[in-house]
Amino acid sequence: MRMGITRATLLGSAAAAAGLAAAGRIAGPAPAASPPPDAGPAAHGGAAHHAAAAGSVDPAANGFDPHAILEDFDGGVVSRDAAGRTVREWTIVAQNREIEVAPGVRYAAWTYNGRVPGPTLRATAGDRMRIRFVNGGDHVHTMHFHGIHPAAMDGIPGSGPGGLVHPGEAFTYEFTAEPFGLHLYHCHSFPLAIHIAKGLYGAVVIDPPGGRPAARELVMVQNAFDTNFDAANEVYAVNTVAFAYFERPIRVRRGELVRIYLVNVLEYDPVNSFHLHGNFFHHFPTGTSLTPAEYTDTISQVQGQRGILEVRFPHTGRFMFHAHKSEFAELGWVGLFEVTG
Ligand SMILES: [Cu+2]
Repeated sequence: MRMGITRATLLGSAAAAAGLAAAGRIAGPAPAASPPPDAGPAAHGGAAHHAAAAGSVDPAANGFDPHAILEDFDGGVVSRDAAGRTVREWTIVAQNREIEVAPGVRYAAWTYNGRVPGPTLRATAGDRMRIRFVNGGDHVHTMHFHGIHPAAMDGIPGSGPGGLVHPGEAFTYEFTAEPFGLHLYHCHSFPLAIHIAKGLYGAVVIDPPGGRPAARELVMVQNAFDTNFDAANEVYAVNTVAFAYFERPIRVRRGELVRIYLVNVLEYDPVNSFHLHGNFFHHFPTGTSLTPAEYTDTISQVQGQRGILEVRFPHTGRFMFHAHKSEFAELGWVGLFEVTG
């Protein structure tokens, strides 16, 4: 634990640095080559400071790439049971792993399968989902799924063997995929805030029978990291790495349907948000209806809330998306769509 560095000191200088960096990049092609003059010693270790200094996170060293996570849907190993129903099986291993969440900022994460967020599990409503969970970590962990399932499969302390999976032990969660929509899973060991904040979460996509219209599909899990253990976050992102989609924009085609599976797992802050520039999207809260509830450019989500966003870009060019909470955006939760013709 690094004593003496408070969130306020990091925030003050890091946010200023990020603001300068962002402004510089939008206005011109060259990122700042050296720290801004107001980035004092307290900024060292701050995500935004390092981003401003033009470092970047190496996906190979981390073992996962935020750009790959965007489109990495895991349908599991597929078979059929005696009744002809589709069965999907996964193995998920909890592992301790140090990851880099912003250039130069390392975080001792707890992960599912070595990545944060964990694998995006995908099934069709009515499929049987069988998830073998192995605890390869050094604390008691679980997998708690949002969805409809028996109490013994709920993955919370008191739910039986699946609610208290000790290091070196395993448990298989099994249930029917329902309802269709966008859901999530996370560890439900106590203290809950720490087990979530350390990185044990992921998205679950349950497709409606017949699926949704063909689209370019992207998973975005809004998260953050408390890098100095003060029960507040210093680094914010979607899919873990601050500024990842700002430094390397997400390329989409003009006119194509883009579907964003947006999940908020943010710990320590009460609310998160998503704002898109230069466009509006249809919002399907929790994805449980095929009729959009809203046509807007900004939505908010509390922890555990999620929604599907569908959008087409009529114009080419770069369009920003970010938390409409400026503090989060300046500390990493900002990206760009690069729309090509
Ligand atoms: Cu845990």
